[in-house]
Amino acid sequence: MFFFDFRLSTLGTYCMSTKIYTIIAREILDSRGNPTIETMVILESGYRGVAAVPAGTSLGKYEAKELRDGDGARYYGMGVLKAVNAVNTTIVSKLRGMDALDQAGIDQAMIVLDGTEDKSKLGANSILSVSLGVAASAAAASRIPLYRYLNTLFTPLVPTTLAKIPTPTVNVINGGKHGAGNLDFQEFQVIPASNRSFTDALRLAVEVYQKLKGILQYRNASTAVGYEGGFAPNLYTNIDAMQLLQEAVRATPYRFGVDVFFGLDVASSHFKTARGYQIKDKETPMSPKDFVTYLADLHKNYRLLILEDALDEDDWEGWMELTARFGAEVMIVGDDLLATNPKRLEKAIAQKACTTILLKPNQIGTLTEFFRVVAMAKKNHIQTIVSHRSGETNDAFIADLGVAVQADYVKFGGPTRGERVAKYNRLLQIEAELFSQK
Ligand code: 2PG
Ligand code: MG
Repeated sequence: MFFFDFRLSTLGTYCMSTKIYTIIAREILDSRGNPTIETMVILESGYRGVAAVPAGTSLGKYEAKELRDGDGARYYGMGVLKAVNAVNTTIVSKLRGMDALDQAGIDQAMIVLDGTEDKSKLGANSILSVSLGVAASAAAASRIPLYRYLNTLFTPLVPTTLAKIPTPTVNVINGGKHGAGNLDFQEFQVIPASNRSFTDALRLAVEVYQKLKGILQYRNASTAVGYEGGFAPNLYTNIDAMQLLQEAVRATPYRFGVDVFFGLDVASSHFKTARGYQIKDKETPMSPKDFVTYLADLHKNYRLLILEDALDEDDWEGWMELTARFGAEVMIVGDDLLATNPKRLEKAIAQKACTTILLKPNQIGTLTEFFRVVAMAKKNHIQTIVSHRSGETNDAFIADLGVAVQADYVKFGGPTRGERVAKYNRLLQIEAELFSQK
């Protein structure tokens, strides 16, 4: 969101400078009712950019750290006034007068200012809000759409033309920490074939979603939605959910395995205990080997296109085995495993531990570092999925970002809840802008 505000002409003589005049952060709410940070970057010319950062629920161990107040008297400790204060004092003092077009320089200045490996001093949330806000203000001042501006930042790393809109992976059933608490797996996804336009792909996924709703209603299952806008039904086993998905596709004209595929974010670190992988479908916990066999059966029956975080984020051996066995036919996606972190991606490439990376800006904390990780992935033939978080706002920056780096896929949740739909609608807009016949 950005515009030129004529009231700011009181700043002094009108100029086109892209130097940072000021930065103002505020505490707002995310889609889970938790505080998050929104930051406005105002340039000397009066152009401005606003960005709000998301937050995860199923956090990976290796993510950059967000700064929360921990003050039990406010929002039960979830407030972000410390992060807001870091922007409004320490960060703005350092960045005032810097050129918003110098994204790498600004991000580097914040990295140095923070001085920690995981951004825990100033907070990845405060740093990222400024990083994104700077880019939004620079796009506004350049008077080009955000996705095009971001593409100019990324293209020196990997030459990238704006040739397509990424294919959506649509999360139609929410389980794990995002759902009603009874399904172990976190996301059950519907994935349209990637030869469709984005507009058609979204329609397909939504039509499957609506059929699924009817099937859940018919079975007297709940059609309330979870954190990410997919249904959070009171089903018992993960297999029940897979079967209903299959039924939903059969009720549409779309062909399973041709027009539409399934994916899972297993988010397995969250049900792995010291005794093994414990899911409701089985009475006893499974060893990593048994769990891989269980997933192999699942793939045999439901032909998975995407398998995200199937194993624990520290189980490198297991990941290598999974990739060796299924990497040719299933996208083996590292989310918590990689945490959008260049060192972890480097290790995964060397060990052939996955085939695909889930990319979340707030796992690493600045736009520049994010672009470098995407570039490393692309140069090493690792497929890319640009992803939201479960705690989101209506900010659609991530949609422009997915297009700018030409990700293979985007992961923006289900097709309901305003904060999810905002991203899908932005992609519809961009597709029309880039590709509609005039
Ligand atoms: C995930 C994400 C986004 P969270 O695990 O992939 O769907 O969840 O934001 O809760 O970490
Ligand atoms: Mg995940």
